[in-house]
Amino acid sequence: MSLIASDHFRIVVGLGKSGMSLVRFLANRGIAFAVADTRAQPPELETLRRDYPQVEVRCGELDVEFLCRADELYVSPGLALATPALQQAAARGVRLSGDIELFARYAKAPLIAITGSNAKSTVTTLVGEMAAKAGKRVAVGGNLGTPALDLLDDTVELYVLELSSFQLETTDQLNARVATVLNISEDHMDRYSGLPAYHLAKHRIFRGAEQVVINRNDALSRPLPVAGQTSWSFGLSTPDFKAFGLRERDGEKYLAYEFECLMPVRALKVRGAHNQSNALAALALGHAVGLPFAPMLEALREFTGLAHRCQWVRERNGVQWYDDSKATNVGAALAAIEGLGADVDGKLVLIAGGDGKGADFSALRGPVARYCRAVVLLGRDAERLRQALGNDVPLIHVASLDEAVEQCAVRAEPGDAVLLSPACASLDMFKNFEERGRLFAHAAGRLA
Ligand code: UMA
Ligand code: ADP
Repeated sequence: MSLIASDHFRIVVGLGKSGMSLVRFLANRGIAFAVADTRAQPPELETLRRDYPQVEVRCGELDVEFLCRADELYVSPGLALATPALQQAAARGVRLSGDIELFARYAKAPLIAITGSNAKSTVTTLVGEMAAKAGKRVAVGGNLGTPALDLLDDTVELYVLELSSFQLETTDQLNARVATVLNISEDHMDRYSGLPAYHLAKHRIFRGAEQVVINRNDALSRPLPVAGQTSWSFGLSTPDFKAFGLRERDGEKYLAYEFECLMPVRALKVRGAHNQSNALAALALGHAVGLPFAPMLEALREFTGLAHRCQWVRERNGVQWYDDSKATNVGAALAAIEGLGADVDGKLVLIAGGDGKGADFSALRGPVARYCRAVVLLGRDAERLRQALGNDVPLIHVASLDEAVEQCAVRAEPGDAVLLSPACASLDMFKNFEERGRLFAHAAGRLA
């Protein structure tokens, strides 16, 4: 086929959004490749057949002999590297790589690289908006939104990438101008042998980084020190050198850099201590690449938060309703329960449950007992949640989200908040977390 223009042959494994971005990248550069996907009908098959009819595609069970025709495989983040066919190919000398590794080899502008168990999308978006306000030609994407390779453009002045542990597993040298692991708590335990393996994958983000940003409140966010690497920190405590944090002046709490108060916390439109931490992380990352404070603070003042992250939905009979459908792990739900719980006059009526991805739910018990009036449970792991939560507060088992909303309407009292913060992925009952959030808001909106 006409695409063969080098001695090397590559195979793109997985034909979803990132696989399709690889196809475009390789085809545009005249690099020879084929495609494989374990699914009979991968999502981008039609697009591939239409736009690149000459490319060979193998659907269904992975064939090791076929994979071994390549010297390098670009594996989708959706496929575990432990997949036997991939491991067999690797044992025969085929290199396993991914779209982010390729991005790092080709990107010419500095990169801000962001990972963590939670807050990735929020901080990535914030940093992108700060850079745009500072007049930079900035490209934002990765695990969030546009696949990284689709962002490559020689006119871009700054890249901001949200990266998942799955993407980092196939990335050898990222060489970021600044990299951060915002926080680490259990997630994706169905893909990792335990927290140490997940932590190791996340920390690959620091490979070749010029500067790092660490979270002072989370020891697991710290990389091993590397000579010549600059380190900045953020956290809710009082900052000193090379640090962002909170300071109090005349009884007012401020976002601060070293000894300087930058902006009162109350000027933020997003609520909760976790969002103050996110604002400080974004400031640290922006400062590390030389963005001035004035436009960064302007972006912070305007930021109203992303959809489905503790998003206000409505008020009804003195009860506020919040959609935190993006809380797909325990750490995220804890931040919402503690953040919102401390903020409301009354109590929370929580909706939780779904696909727990093998997580341990026991950390929820204390905060639920402290802040919740009742918990409505649904989805595949409702029973496991019920066992973890014990009998400190009423637990109501329901079969649908509509029923959950009806139960919340009955249980909540004036001054309370209803919070959808499931601590679980949505895929057992919904297409994705966005659909879960939309249906929740819709059902809440229908209540008289
Ligand atoms: N799959 C197969 N066989 C294959 C390939 C994939 O069965 O051969 C299945 C797997 O169950 C997999 C799913 O299909 O989980 C999706 O894989 P895909 O290759 O179709 O995925 P993409 O469309 O390329 O999306 C991926 C990221 N998906 C995952 O990491 C699961 C997207 O992150 C990312 O936005 C996109 O690349 C562009 O970079 C999504 C995500 O859920 C939002 N990420 C996880 C998270 O945020 O928690 C990590
Ligand atoms: P990610 O992209 O890492 O999933 P998001 O910004 O989409 O992060 O937020 C995911 C979930 O985490 C939301 O439910 C949100 O309320 C919660 N969250 C946001 N910031 C934090 C934080 N600093 N610590 C813990 N949870 C957080």
